[in-house]
Amino acid sequence: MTIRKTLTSIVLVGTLALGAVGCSKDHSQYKYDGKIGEDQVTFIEKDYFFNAADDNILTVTKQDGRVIKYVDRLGEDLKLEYVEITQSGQTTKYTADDEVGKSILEEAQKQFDAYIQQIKETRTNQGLNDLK
Ligand SMILES: [Ca+2]
Repeated sequence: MTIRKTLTSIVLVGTLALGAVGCSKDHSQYKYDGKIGEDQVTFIEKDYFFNAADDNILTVTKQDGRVIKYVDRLGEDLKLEYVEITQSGQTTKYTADDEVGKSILEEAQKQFDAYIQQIKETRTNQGLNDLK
């Protein structure tokens, strides 16, 4: 009984450790430069040589020419700090600091989550296809 309990604990600790690795700050699984539906999408991790933290930047170019930049600037937690929308040469930046920006960032976060999910699926399918 005691042994079984210990074993369970070991397995549990192992799982937690693995979980922690999974949550590490490597988001390379999302690196992408290609199409998602009609949109041209790139995801990059911007490295700073003297800084341990990277930015995660998702850029989406819409068919009508709009460019939307989703930026995870802090924490590398895939939670957006701001979003930039460029339209007819004008760039507007929205942060969570004001009421307007807050609502826009909330919506942008949903889109961002959907995009990175699609990137992961697309890349997985591509790899599986290449294996055939
Ligand atoms: Ca963030």
